[in-house]
Amino acid sequence: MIQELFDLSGKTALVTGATHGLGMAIARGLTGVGARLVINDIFPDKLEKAIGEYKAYGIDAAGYLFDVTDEEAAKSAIQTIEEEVAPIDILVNNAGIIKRIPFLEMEAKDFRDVIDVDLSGPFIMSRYVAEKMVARGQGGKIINMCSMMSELGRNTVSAYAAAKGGLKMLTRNLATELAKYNIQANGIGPGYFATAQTEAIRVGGHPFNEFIINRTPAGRWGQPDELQGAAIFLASRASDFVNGHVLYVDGGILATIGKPSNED
Ligand code: GCO
Repeated sequence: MIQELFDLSGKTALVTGATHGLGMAIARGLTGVGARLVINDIFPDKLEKAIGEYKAYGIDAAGYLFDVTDEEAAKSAIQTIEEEVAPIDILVNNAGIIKRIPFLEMEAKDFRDVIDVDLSGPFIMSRYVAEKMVARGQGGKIINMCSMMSELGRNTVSAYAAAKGGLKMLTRNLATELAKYNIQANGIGPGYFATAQTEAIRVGGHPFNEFIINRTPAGRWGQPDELQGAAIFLASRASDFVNGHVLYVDGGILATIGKPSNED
């Protein structure tokens, strides 16, 4: 059956930072087509709360406490996960932070913090998960959560844009070096989605809300579950010949220069 192309039964997915927002939506999508779920966080309370929320969805998620920027901790956690749960077939590098600070006010520490979580973290996780995928010889999937900021700049998000631009190129390099092991590395580039991460620039009459609605051909913010199809595609056999691609789920923003406010 053609649907089997998208079936993840028997596969184990590690979705980093999937205790809320887009990561949780993606994780629910992958489990919805049969994947076993592993998540991580650095905060025990957030991890415990998320495990409970997944259970309410009927999902038995395994949770691990570790920091994706801590190479030794990440390497050890990956080993433990593969011993206690199962080999990781699908890695979604979702854990990330953003700091919205005007460039001329940003300190190097702020910049380094964002690069560390949003770019070095995916490097570290991909490095040690891919090593085991290669050793098993059964291929695998790596999905990096890129961003509109992988392509475009915006006021106050210089560190985040640098990290997400770098993550796009890391994705292409992972594809280059891992494709021969039947490991496909790709990215998902969300447009603007209605999540806690964007609440500060979306609600309470913030002018950015109207800007995004006008700038997005679909004329609205995305809803987290609208990323599930892209994640299932890139995590499944359906994308076995897709390498180094960033799939933008953005309501059309990247397709257009935008339109004057007096045009429909
Ligand atoms: C911002 C937003 C964006 C989105 C997303 C877009 O401040 O511009 O937070 O970064 O969250 O990353 O793809």
